[in-house]
This record gives sequence, structure tokens and C-alpha cells, in this order.
Amino acid sequence: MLGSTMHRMICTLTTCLILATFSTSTIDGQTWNGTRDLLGRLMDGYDRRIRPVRNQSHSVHIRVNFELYTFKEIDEISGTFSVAGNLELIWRDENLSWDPSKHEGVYSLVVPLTEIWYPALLLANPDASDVTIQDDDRMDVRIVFDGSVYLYPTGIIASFCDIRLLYYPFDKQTCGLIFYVRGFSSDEIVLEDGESYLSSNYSGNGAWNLINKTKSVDVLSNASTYFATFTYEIERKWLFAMVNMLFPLVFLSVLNLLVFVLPPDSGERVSFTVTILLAIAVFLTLVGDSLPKVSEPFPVFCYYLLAMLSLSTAMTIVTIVNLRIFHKDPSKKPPALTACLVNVLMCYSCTPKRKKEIYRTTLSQTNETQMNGSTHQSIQSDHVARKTVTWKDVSHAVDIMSILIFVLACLFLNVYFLLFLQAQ
Ligand SMILES: *[C@@H]1O[C@H](CO)[C@@H](O)[C@H](O)[C@H]1NC(C)=O
Ligand SMILES: *[C@@H]1O[C@H](CO)[C@@H](O)[C@H](O)[C@H]1NC(C)=O
Ligand SMILES: *[C@@H]1O[C@H](CO)[C@@H](O)[C@H](O)[C@H]1NC(C)=O
Ligand SMILES: *[C@@H]1O[C@H](CO)[C@@H](O)[C@H](O)[C@H]1NC(C)=O
Ligand SMILES: *[C@@H]1O[C@H](CO)[C@@H](O)[C@H](O)[C@H]1NC(C)=O
Ligand SMILES: CC(=O)N[C@H]1CO[C@H](CO)[C@@H](O)[C@@H]1O
Repeated sequence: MLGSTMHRMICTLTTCLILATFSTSTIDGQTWNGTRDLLGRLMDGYDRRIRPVRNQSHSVHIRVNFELYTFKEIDEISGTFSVAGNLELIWRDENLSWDPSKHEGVYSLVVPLTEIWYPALLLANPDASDVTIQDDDRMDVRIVFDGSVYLYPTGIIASFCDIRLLYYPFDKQTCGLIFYVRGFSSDEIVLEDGESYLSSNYSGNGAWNLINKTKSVDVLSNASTYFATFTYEIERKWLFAMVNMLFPLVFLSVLNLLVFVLPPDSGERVSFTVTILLAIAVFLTLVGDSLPKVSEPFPVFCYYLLAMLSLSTAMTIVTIVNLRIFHKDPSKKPPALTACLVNVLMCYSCTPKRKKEIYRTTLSQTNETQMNGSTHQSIQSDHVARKTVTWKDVSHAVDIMSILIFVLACLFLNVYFLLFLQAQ
């Protein structure tokens, strides 16, 4: 009775933990002599070089489970990711089974790994430094009376991952661990679809969210070997990049717009705008350092930075040209077309009060030179009057136009890139 319940338990066992509790409760009555006799009988004639099936044309079925403890690191620049986890390999060794009732009720044994046959599992997509799964001489395996062998290699597994940063910092990555047993064909060793689960002590990663995990077992074409793949889909936590890169850039570009508000007489304009241009250029370098140096796929975020830099450059050019307009010889009049444009713009943008202070109105077009300002102004205030436009007015108009255009451009750029990045 006890035997059959135990048997059922063992058949559903997958984790170390359950096995451990199981074994502690059933070692009662097990003697040193009995265990030694059993082990001696099992190992008598055992050859660890031979695949553990009596009929060698049968295959050994190995179940591969992977339990994830944590994502250790995801390195965009070198394209690697490493996880801490626990592999579980379970197979049947036909030569290692016994009848517990004939052996003092011994249901399971723990023996050193090197005593028996075991599959050497390798990582098919390793990071260069770390190819093998830890399976050193000090490891033990648990053998259950029906011949099932449980092996738990554990450790930190570093693997290659093709990291695509097109949508950085709103990107999702799919990284996988691919295991296989080298040297055996798919007829000799069959990897079975196991479980991919998170440890009860799974601790997430500070920079990434796990959004999906899948597993599969395939015979890759022409390789004729089974590959067990555990794939993790992860999503970047974008808050860091947002706070450290996106917000400062937006603030810088808002500051940059204020260059058109600075009085041209102050002589600060060029140094102000060049300072901001430099700050954005430095930002470009900083961000570039934390991304891989690849052009395919090119991160959209870099285009965004480039667009910001271009905008800032355009503002600097407009500022300098506008200063030149401001300091033109006041005795020379702007061309008629320019004056007309400025007039149209000022009608929209200036209140009547300001108009009075800035522009001098004249009675007629012919006697522009005889200006008797204020007396006529009151008479003519309701009429559409022609104003003489100076270079300073032109400069002012350019400022207002620039603010409008650059605010729109900034808004468009930011909204466009944010929407584009999020709409993946
Ligand atoms: C264990 O075996 C040894 C010799 O094989 C014997 O002397 C000893 O009495 C046995 N002990 C028990 C508890 O059966
Ligand atoms: C071994 O297995 C193959 C295929 O299942 C079968 O044809 C063959 O007869 C078996 N050999 C023995 C000795 O049982
Ligand atoms: C293990 O294999 C050897 C050689 O085929 C055989 O003599 C022995 O009985 C087998 N042991 C068990 C427990 O099946
Ligand atoms: C693992 O989780 C258990 C509860 O699920 C907790 O008691 C234990 O302290 C955790 N261990 C570690 C190392 O975090
Ligand atoms: C996880 O990925 C698998 C395979 O791509 C898919 O079928 C499943 O719907 C995904 N699950 C979630 C929650 O996205
Ligand atoms: C190198 C190699 O083994 N190539 C083989 C891949 O599989 C196809 C058909 O499945 C064969 O035609 C190739 O020779």
C-alpha cells in the first residue's frame, strides 16, 4: 500500500524539494548493509559508457525542465543575457531498477554522478566564456527503484541573445536557452518537452519585465539532434531611460526655444543657443555609448536624438542670421515685400496698444518723411494705415515666426517619436 502511493508520488515528482521531503520520510528501516548490498548488485556489471537501454536500438528519453531563479544580466552592447536557474534532467536507466520489497524497502538512492551513465548537456547558443552546464564530479544523482534518474545541474547560464533595439527604450526582447546532447543522434537520445517554470523564489530583474515564457523541443533540420529551447520574452522597464534621457532632452529643447525671447541687445543669444546645442551633442554621445554600435536595426531613438540636434542647429542658425538683421544699418529700409510681410504678421500678433508704440503711422503714402506721430494717430487709429518698417521690426517678426515654427516642430517631433516608439 505504502509502496504504491510512494510509486505514484515518485512518478509525479519534478522538484528537488519534493524529492528531499520524500526521501527523509522513507529512510526508516534502511540499513547501511542493505544499501551497500543493493548498490553492489546494481553496479555489478554496470558500464557507464553504454547507453542505459537493454535493446541498444531503443532510444533514451530525457525530460528537460528548467526552473528560472532570476535574470542576472542583459547586456545590449555584447548581446548576451545570463540567467540563474536550475535544470532538471530525468531519464530512465533500465539497468538501475530494483524491487524495494526485496531490499529492506529502499526506494531511492543517491550516488555520485560519475558512477553512472549521464547525458552531457550543452548550451547550443553560449556566450563564449561559458559552454558547459555545470556537471562536475561532486554532483550527485538520485536513482529511484523504477530506474528513474534525477539530475539537477544548477548555476548561472550565460547565453547569446540577438538584441534588437529598434524601439529602444520601449523594446521587447526574446532570448532563449538552447540545450542539446552532443554526439548522439535523434535515434539514440530523445529530449522530451519538459516544463519551464519560475522558482517560487523568482526575483525579477530591475530593468526588465518577464512577459512570456515558452518552451519547445525540436529536431533542427540536418542537425539530427534534439534541441530543447526555453524562450523568455522580456520587456524593458522604460522609466530609467525616460527620466535619464527623454525628459532632459525635452527640457533642453524647451529652454532652446527661449532664445527667441532673449532681447537681441543683451548679446547673450548666440552663447545661450550654442551652449544648448553642445549639451544636446553631449547627450547624443552619452546615449550612443549605452547602445550597441550597430546600424541594423538602427534604434529609432537615435533618429530622435538626431532630429533634436538638427532642430537645435537650425535654431542657432536662425539666431545668428536674425542678429545680423537686427544690427543692420537703420538708415536703410527693408525691401517692400519684406515690409509687407512683417506688416501682415504684426497685425495678427500685436495688440493695438503695442502697435502705437512701435509703429509710426503716416497720413498718406506720399509724404512718409513728414511724420507728426501722435496727433495724426488719434485721427487715423480706425483706418488701416501703412507703417514704415525698420530692420528691428523685421528681426522681431522673425523671432515671433521662429517661436511659432520651432514650438510646432518640437511638439511634432516629440509626439511623433513617442507614438512611433510605443506603437510596436
Ligand atoms: C553488516 O555486514 C557485516 C559483514 O558483511 C556484518 O558483520 C554485520 O553484522 C552486518 N550488520 C548488520 C546490522 O546487519
Ligand atoms: C530491439 O528493438 C528493435 C526495434 O524496436 C527490434 O526490432 C529488435 O527486435 C529488438 N531487439 C531485441 C534483441 O529485442
Ligand atoms: C545490467 O546490465 C548487465 C549487462 O547486461 C546485466 O548483467 C545486469 O543484470 C543488468 N542489471 C539490471 C539491474 O538490470
Ligand atoms: C524563498 O521563498 C521562501 C518562501 O516562498 C522564503 O521563505 C525563503 O526565505 C526564500 N529564500 C530566499 C533565499 O529568498
Ligand atoms: C506567449 O507566447 C506564446 C507563443 O508565442 C503565445 O502562444 C502565447 O499566447 C503568449 N502568451 C502571452 C500571455 O502573451
Ligand atoms: C549538410 C547536409 O546534411 N545537408 C542535407 C540537409 O538535408 C537535406 C534534405 O533534408 C539534404 O538534401 C542535404 O544533403
